[in-house]
Amino acid sequence: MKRIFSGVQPTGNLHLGNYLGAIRNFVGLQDDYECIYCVVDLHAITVWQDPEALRAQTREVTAAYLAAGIDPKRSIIFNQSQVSAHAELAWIFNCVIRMGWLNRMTQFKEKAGKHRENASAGLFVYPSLMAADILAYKATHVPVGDDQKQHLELTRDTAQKFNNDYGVEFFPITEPLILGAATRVMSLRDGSKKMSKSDPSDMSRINMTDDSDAIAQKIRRATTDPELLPGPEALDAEGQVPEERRKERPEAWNLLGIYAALSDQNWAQVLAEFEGSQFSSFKKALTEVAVEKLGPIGAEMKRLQQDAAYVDGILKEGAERANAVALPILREVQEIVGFLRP
Ligand code: AQP
Repeated sequence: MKRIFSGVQPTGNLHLGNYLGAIRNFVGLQDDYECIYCVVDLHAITVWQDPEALRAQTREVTAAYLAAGIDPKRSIIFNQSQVSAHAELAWIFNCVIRMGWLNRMTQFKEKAGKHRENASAGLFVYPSLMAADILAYKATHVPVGDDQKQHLELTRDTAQKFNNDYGVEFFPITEPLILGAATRVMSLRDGSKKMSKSDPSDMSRINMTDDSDAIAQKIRRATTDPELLPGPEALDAEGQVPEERRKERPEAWNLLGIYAALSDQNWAQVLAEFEGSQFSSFKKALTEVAVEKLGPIGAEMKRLQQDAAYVDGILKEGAERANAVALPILREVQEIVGFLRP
Protein backbone atom coordinates (compact mmCIF):
# COMPACT_ATOMS: atom_id res chain seq x y z
CA MET A 1 0.00 0.00 0.00
CA LYS A 2 1.26 3.46 -0.89
CA ARG A 3 0.92 5.96 1.93
CA ILE A 4 1.52 9.72 1.88
CA PHE A 5 2.31 11.89 4.87
CA SER A 6 2.64 15.65 4.61
CA GLY A 7 2.07 18.71 6.73
CA VAL A 8 1.86 22.47 6.84
CA GLN A 9 2.90 24.59 9.80
CA PRO A 10 0.20 26.72 11.41
CA THR A 11 2.37 29.82 11.40
CA GLY A 12 -0.20 32.18 9.83
CA ASN A 13 -0.49 33.92 6.43
CA LEU A 14 -0.98 30.83 4.26
CA HIS A 15 0.01 31.92 0.78
CA LEU A 16 0.04 31.02 -2.89
CA GLY A 17 3.37 29.16 -2.46
CA ASN A 18 1.83 26.92 0.20
CA TYR A 19 -1.13 26.35 -2.11
CA LEU A 20 0.73 25.64 -5.37
CA GLY A 21 3.74 23.97 -3.77
CA ALA A 22 1.83 21.82 -1.31
CA ILE A 23 -1.90 21.96 -0.62
CA ARG A 24 -3.12 21.81 -4.22
CA ASN A 25 -1.01 18.72 -4.83
CA PHE A 26 -2.38 17.07 -1.68
CA VAL A 27 -5.84 17.07 -3.25
CA GLY A 28 -4.88 15.10 -6.38
CA LEU A 29 -2.86 12.55 -4.43
CA GLN A 30 -6.02 11.31 -2.71
CA ASP A 31 -6.88 9.31 -5.84
CA ASP A 32 -3.75 7.16 -5.76
CA TYR A 33 -2.59 7.04 -2.14
CA GLU A 34 -3.80 6.66 1.39
CA CYS A 35 -3.17 10.23 2.57
CA ILE A 36 -2.39 11.62 6.01
CA TYR A 37 -2.34 15.43 6.16
CA CYS A 38 -1.15 17.04 9.34
CA VAL A 39 -1.23 20.55 10.77
CA VAL A 40 2.21 20.50 12.34
CA ASP A 41 1.77 22.59 15.46
CA LEU A 42 4.76 20.98 17.25
CA HIS A 43 6.94 22.28 14.42
CA ALA A 44 5.31 25.71 14.58
CA ILE A 45 6.46 26.36 18.16
CA THR A 46 10.13 25.96 17.21
CA VAL A 47 9.77 29.71 16.75
CA TRP A 48 7.63 31.79 19.10
CA GLN A 49 3.85 31.56 18.57
CA ASP A 50 1.28 33.47 20.53
CA PRO A 51 -0.98 30.73 22.03
CA GLU A 52 -4.29 32.29 20.94
CA ALA A 53 -2.95 32.96 17.46
CA LEU A 54 -1.63 29.39 17.23
CA ARG A 55 -5.12 28.01 17.82
CA ALA A 56 -6.56 30.28 15.11
CA GLN A 57 -3.74 29.42 12.70
CA THR A 58 -4.28 25.69 13.28
CA ARG A 59 -7.91 26.14 12.27
CA GLU A 60 -6.79 28.27 9.31
CA VAL A 61 -4.59 25.49 7.87
CA THR A 62 -7.37 22.95 8.47
CA ALA A 63 -9.82 25.25 6.68
CA ALA A 64 -7.37 25.58 3.78
CA TYR A 65 -7.08 21.80 3.47
CA LEU A 66 -10.85 21.42 3.41
CA ALA A 67 -11.53 24.40 1.15
CA ALA A 68 -8.91 23.26 -1.37
CA GLY A 69 -10.68 19.89 -1.68
CA ILE A 70 -9.09 17.46 0.76
CA ASP A 71 -11.86 15.09 1.74
CA PRO A 72 -11.78 14.26 5.47
CA LYS A 73 -13.66 11.01 4.82
CA ARG A 74 -10.94 9.69 2.49
CA SER A 75 -7.87 11.34 3.99
CA ILE A 76 -6.80 11.80 7.59
CA ILE A 77 -6.63 15.48 8.66
CA PHE A 78 -5.39 16.23 12.17
CA ASN A 79 -3.06 18.40 14.23
CA GLN A 80 0.24 16.89 15.30
CA SER A 81 0.08 17.59 19.05
CA GLN A 82 -3.02 15.38 19.39
CA VAL A 83 -0.99 12.27 18.49
CA SER A 84 1.81 11.78 21.01
CA ALA A 85 3.63 9.21 18.84
CA HIS A 86 5.22 12.11 16.91
CA ALA A 87 7.00 13.49 19.97
CA GLU A 88 7.86 10.07 21.39
CA LEU A 89 9.39 8.81 18.15
CA ALA A 90 11.22 12.11 17.64
CA TRP A 91 13.00 11.55 20.95
CA ILE A 92 14.16 8.10 19.85
CA PHE A 93 15.33 9.63 16.55
CA ASN A 94 17.23 12.33 18.44
CA CYS A 95 19.31 9.45 19.71
CA VAL A 96 19.77 7.93 16.23
CA ILE A 97 20.49 11.10 14.24
CA ARG A 98 24.04 12.47 14.47
CA MET A 99 24.88 16.09 15.33
CA GLY A 100 26.89 16.33 12.11
CA TRP A 101 23.77 15.58 10.04
CA LEU A 102 21.82 18.34 11.76
CA ASN A 103 24.72 20.78 11.44
CA ARG A 104 24.49 20.44 7.66
CA MET A 105 20.82 21.44 7.42
CA THR A 106 20.60 24.64 5.39
CA GLN A 107 17.11 25.50 6.63
CA PHE A 108 18.35 25.77 10.22
CA LYS A 109 21.13 28.08 9.07
CA GLU A 110 18.64 30.23 7.14
CA LYS A 111 16.06 30.37 9.92
CA ALA A 112 18.47 30.82 12.82
CA GLY A 113 20.52 33.33 10.81
CA LYS A 114 23.06 35.28 12.77
CA HIS A 115 21.31 34.45 16.05
CA ARG A 116 22.22 30.77 16.15
CA GLU A 117 22.94 30.79 19.89
CA ASN A 118 19.51 32.22 20.51
CA ALA A 119 17.56 29.79 18.34
CA SER A 120 15.48 27.17 20.16
CA ALA A 121 16.88 23.67 20.48
CA GLY A 122 13.61 22.60 18.85
CA LEU A 123 14.52 24.46 15.67
CA PHE A 124 17.82 22.58 15.54
CA VAL A 125 16.19 19.15 15.94
CA TYR A 126 13.25 20.03 13.68
CA PRO A 127 14.36 17.45 11.04
CA SER A 128 14.23 14.73 13.69
CA LEU A 129 10.57 15.52 14.38
CA MET A 130 9.92 15.58 10.65
CA ALA A 131 11.44 12.10 10.32
CA ALA A 132 9.16 10.97 13.15
CA ASP A 133 6.10 12.51 11.45
CA ILE A 134 6.75 10.48 8.33
CA LEU A 135 7.98 7.24 9.85
CA ALA A 136 5.34 7.03 12.61
CA TYR A 137 3.04 6.06 9.73
CA LYS A 138 5.68 4.20 7.68
CA ALA A 139 4.79 6.60 4.87
CA THR A 140 6.12 5.41 1.53
CA HIS A 141 5.95 8.80 -0.22
CA VAL A 142 6.19 12.45 0.78
CA PRO A 143 5.28 15.32 -1.54
CA VAL A 144 7.94 17.95 -0.95
CA GLY A 145 8.79 21.37 -2.27
CA ASP A 146 12.41 21.96 -3.30
CA ASP A 147 13.12 23.48 0.10
CA GLN A 148 12.24 20.29 1.99
CA LYS A 149 14.35 17.86 -0.06
CA GLN A 150 17.27 17.96 2.35
CA HIS A 151 15.04 17.15 5.32
CA LEU A 152 13.54 14.18 3.49
CA GLU A 153 17.04 12.94 2.74
CA LEU A 154 17.70 13.05 6.49
CA THR A 155 14.50 11.06 7.09
CA ARG A 156 15.78 8.39 4.70
CA ASP A 157 19.16 8.33 6.45
CA THR A 158 17.41 8.03 9.81
CA ALA A 159 15.31 5.06 8.67
CA GLN A 160 18.42 3.41 7.25
CA LYS A 161 20.50 3.97 10.38
CA PHE A 162 17.73 2.78 12.69
CA ASN A 163 17.30 -0.38 10.60
CA ASN A 164 21.08 -0.98 10.59
CA ASP A 165 21.66 -0.17 14.27
CA TYR A 166 18.96 -2.57 15.42
CA GLY A 167 19.43 -5.14 12.66
CA VAL A 168 15.84 -4.89 11.44
CA GLU A 169 13.99 -4.14 8.19
CA PHE A 170 11.47 -1.99 9.95
CA PHE A 171 11.21 1.49 8.46
CA PRO A 172 10.66 2.10 4.73
CA ILE A 173 13.02 4.38 2.81
CA THR A 174 10.50 7.06 1.94
CA GLU A 175 10.46 8.44 -1.61
CA PRO A 176 10.01 12.13 -2.48
CA LEU A 177 7.27 13.26 -4.86
CA ILE A 178 8.10 16.57 -6.53
CA LEU A 179 4.95 17.72 -8.25
CA GLY A 180 3.48 20.67 -10.10
CA ALA A 181 4.80 23.38 -12.37
CA ALA A 182 5.40 25.96 -9.63
CA THR A 183 7.26 23.93 -7.03
CA ARG A 184 8.97 27.09 -5.82
CA VAL A 185 6.99 30.32 -5.79
CA MET A 186 9.11 33.38 -5.17
CA SER A 187 8.35 36.66 -3.37
CA LEU A 188 6.45 39.24 -5.44
CA ARG A 189 8.91 41.90 -4.27
CA ASP A 190 12.18 40.02 -4.74
CA GLY A 191 12.37 37.12 -7.18
CA SER A 192 15.44 35.69 -5.45
CA LYS A 193 13.59 35.02 -2.16
CA LYS A 194 10.89 32.39 -1.73
CA MET A 195 7.37 33.53 -0.98
CA SER A 196 7.11 33.04 2.76
CA LYS A 197 4.64 33.37 5.62
CA SER A 198 7.19 35.12 7.77
CA ASP A 199 8.17 37.82 5.27
CA PRO A 200 7.35 41.07 7.08
CA SER A 201 5.92 42.58 3.88
CA ASP A 202 2.37 41.43 3.12
CA MET A 203 2.92 42.73 -0.44
CA SER A 204 5.51 39.97 -0.97
CA ARG A 205 2.86 37.24 -1.01
CA ILE A 206 -0.67 36.48 -2.12
CA ASN A 207 -2.46 35.07 0.90
CA MET A 208 -4.97 32.29 0.34
CA THR A 209 -7.64 34.46 1.99
CA ASP A 210 -6.87 37.66 0.04
CA ASP A 211 -9.94 39.10 -1.70
CA SER A 212 -9.93 40.07 -5.38
CA ASP A 213 -8.93 43.68 -4.67
CA ALA A 214 -5.92 42.61 -2.60
CA ILE A 215 -4.86 40.06 -5.22
CA ALA A 216 -5.15 42.67 -8.00
CA GLN A 217 -3.19 45.27 -6.02
CA LYS A 218 -0.38 42.86 -5.12
CA ILE A 219 0.03 41.66 -8.70
CA ARG A 220 -0.10 45.25 -10.03
CA ARG A 221 2.70 46.24 -7.64
CA ALA A 222 4.76 43.06 -8.13
CA THR A 223 8.37 43.82 -9.11
CA THR A 224 9.13 43.37 -12.82
CA ASP A 225 11.87 44.41 -15.25
CA PRO A 226 11.83 46.78 -18.24
CA GLU A 227 11.90 44.12 -20.98
CA LEU A 228 9.06 42.47 -22.91
CA LEU A 229 8.06 38.92 -22.03
CA PRO A 230 10.11 36.07 -23.55
CA GLY A 231 8.90 33.52 -26.11
CA PRO A 232 9.20 29.71 -26.21
CA GLU A 233 12.73 29.88 -27.70
CA ALA A 234 13.92 30.78 -24.17
CA LEU A 235 13.16 27.20 -23.03
CA ASP A 236 15.57 24.27 -23.17
CA ALA A 237 15.02 21.05 -25.13
CA GLU A 238 12.87 19.62 -22.31
CA GLY A 239 10.62 22.66 -22.35
CA GLN A 240 12.01 23.92 -19.02
CA VAL A 241 13.53 27.27 -18.04
CA PRO A 242 17.34 27.02 -17.92
CA GLU A 243 18.67 28.10 -14.51
CA GLU A 244 20.88 30.86 -15.93
CA ARG A 245 17.90 32.42 -17.72
CA ARG A 246 15.85 32.29 -14.56
CA LYS A 247 18.61 34.14 -12.72
CA GLU A 248 18.67 36.87 -15.38
CA ARG A 249 14.97 37.70 -14.91
CA PRO A 250 13.81 36.06 -11.65
CA GLU A 251 10.68 38.19 -11.23
CA ALA A 252 9.45 37.65 -14.79
CA TRP A 253 9.92 33.88 -14.61
CA ASN A 254 8.28 33.74 -11.22
CA LEU A 255 5.12 35.49 -12.45
CA LEU A 256 5.03 33.37 -15.61
CA GLY A 257 5.43 30.22 -13.51
CA ILE A 258 2.56 31.26 -11.25
CA TYR A 259 0.40 31.86 -14.32
CA ALA A 260 1.33 28.45 -15.75
CA ALA A 261 0.51 26.67 -12.50
CA LEU A 262 -2.80 28.48 -11.93
CA SER A 263 -3.96 28.01 -15.52
CA ASP A 264 -2.75 24.38 -15.68
CA GLN A 265 -0.56 25.05 -18.70
CA ASN A 266 3.06 24.22 -19.49
CA TRP A 267 5.81 26.78 -20.07
CA ALA A 268 5.61 26.55 -23.86
CA GLN A 269 1.88 27.31 -23.90
CA VAL A 270 2.25 30.29 -21.60
CA LEU A 271 5.24 31.74 -23.46
CA ALA A 272 3.47 31.30 -26.81
CA GLU A 273 0.52 33.25 -25.40
CA PHE A 274 2.53 36.15 -23.96
CA GLU A 275 5.62 36.38 -26.20
CA GLY A 276 6.51 40.04 -26.69
CA SER A 277 3.76 41.28 -24.33
CA GLN A 278 4.13 44.11 -21.85
CA PHE A 279 3.95 43.22 -18.17
CA SER A 280 0.84 45.40 -17.85
CA SER A 281 -1.32 43.19 -20.10
CA PHE A 282 0.18 39.97 -18.68
CA LYS A 283 -0.53 41.12 -15.13
CA LYS A 284 -4.21 41.62 -16.02
CA ALA A 285 -4.43 38.02 -17.24
CA LEU A 286 -2.55 36.79 -14.16
CA THR A 287 -4.91 38.68 -11.86
CA GLU A 288 -7.91 37.16 -13.60
CA VAL A 289 -6.74 33.60 -13.22
CA ALA A 290 -5.56 34.15 -9.63
CA VAL A 291 -8.93 35.60 -8.61
CA GLU A 292 -10.78 32.83 -10.44
CA LYS A 293 -8.78 30.04 -8.77
CA LEU A 294 -8.12 31.45 -5.30
CA GLY A 295 -11.34 33.46 -4.79
CA PRO A 296 -13.66 30.50 -4.07
CA ILE A 297 -11.07 28.77 -1.88
CA GLY A 298 -10.45 31.91 0.16
CA ALA A 299 -14.19 32.47 0.63
CA GLU A 300 -14.73 28.88 1.79
CA MET A 301 -11.76 29.17 4.18
CA LYS A 302 -13.29 32.26 5.76
CA ARG A 303 -16.65 30.49 6.12
CA LEU A 304 -15.02 27.46 7.78
CA GLN A 305 -12.94 29.64 10.09
CA GLN A 306 -16.23 30.99 11.48
CA ASP A 307 -17.26 27.43 12.38
CA ALA A 308 -14.64 26.42 14.93
CA ALA A 309 -16.75 23.54 16.30
CA TYR A 310 -16.90 21.88 12.88
CA VAL A 311 -13.18 22.33 12.21
CA ASP A 312 -12.24 21.06 15.68
CA GLY A 313 -14.48 18.02 15.13
CA ILE A 314 -12.62 17.19 11.91
CA LEU A 315 -9.27 17.42 13.75
CA LYS A 316 -10.49 15.25 16.64
CA GLU A 317 -11.77 12.50 14.38
CA GLY A 318 -8.62 12.70 12.26
CA ALA A 319 -6.42 12.41 15.38
CA GLU A 320 -8.24 9.26 16.45
CA ARG A 321 -7.64 7.68 13.04
CA ALA A 322 -3.99 8.84 12.96
CA ASN A 323 -3.42 7.45 16.42
CA ALA A 324 -4.83 4.08 15.38
CA VAL A 325 -2.13 3.88 12.68
CA ALA A 326 0.80 5.38 14.61
CA LEU A 327 0.44 3.76 18.02
CA PRO A 328 1.03 0.13 16.94
CA ILE A 329 4.10 1.28 14.96
CA LEU A 330 5.44 3.18 17.98
CA ARG A 331 4.88 0.14 20.22
CA GLU A 332 6.94 -1.99 17.81
CA VAL A 333 9.72 0.61 17.82
CA GLN A 334 9.74 0.63 21.63
CA GLU A 335 10.02 -3.15 21.59
CA ILE A 336 12.90 -3.04 19.08
CA VAL A 337 14.73 -0.40 21.14
CA GLY A 338 14.34 -2.46 24.30
CA PHE A 339 11.93 -0.38 26.35
CA LEU A 340 10.25 -2.55 28.93
CA ARG A 341 6.44 -2.34 28.97
CA PRO A 342 5.32 -4.76 31.71
N1 AQP B 1 7.34 29.73 -1.76
C1 AQP B 1 6.97 28.47 -1.82
N2 AQP B 1 6.85 27.84 -3.00
C2 AQP B 1 6.46 26.55 -3.08
N3 AQP B 1 6.14 25.82 -1.99
C3 AQP B 1 6.24 26.40 -0.79
N4 AQP B 1 6.02 25.97 0.46
C4 AQP B 1 6.26 26.95 1.34
N5 AQP B 1 6.66 28.05 0.69
C5 AQP B 1 6.65 27.74 -0.63
C6 AQP B 1 5.57 24.62 0.77
O1 AQP B 1 4.47 24.70 1.64
C7 AQP B 1 4.48 23.58 2.51
C8 AQP B 1 4.21 24.01 3.90
O2 AQP B 1 5.23 24.81 4.36
P1 AQP B 1 5.41 24.99 5.92
O3 AQP B 1 4.37 25.84 6.45
O4 AQP B 1 5.50 23.69 6.61
O5 AQP B 1 6.82 25.63 6.07
P2 AQP B 1 7.70 26.54 5.20
O6 AQP B 1 8.20 25.78 4.03
O7 AQP B 1 8.70 27.07 6.13
O8 AQP B 1 6.67 27.65 4.70
P3 AQP B 1 6.85 29.21 4.62
O9 AQP B 1 5.61 29.71 4.01
O10 AQP B 1 8.11 29.61 4.01
O11 AQP B 1 6.83 29.64 6.13
P4 AQP B 1 7.92 30.38 6.98
O12 AQP B 1 7.98 31.76 6.47
O13 AQP B 1 7.32 30.29 8.35
O14 AQP B 1 9.21 29.63 6.83
C9 AQP B 1 5.81 22.87 2.32
O15 AQP B 1 5.60 21.70 1.55
C10 AQP B 1 6.64 23.85 1.55
O16 AQP B 1 7.53 23.21 0.66
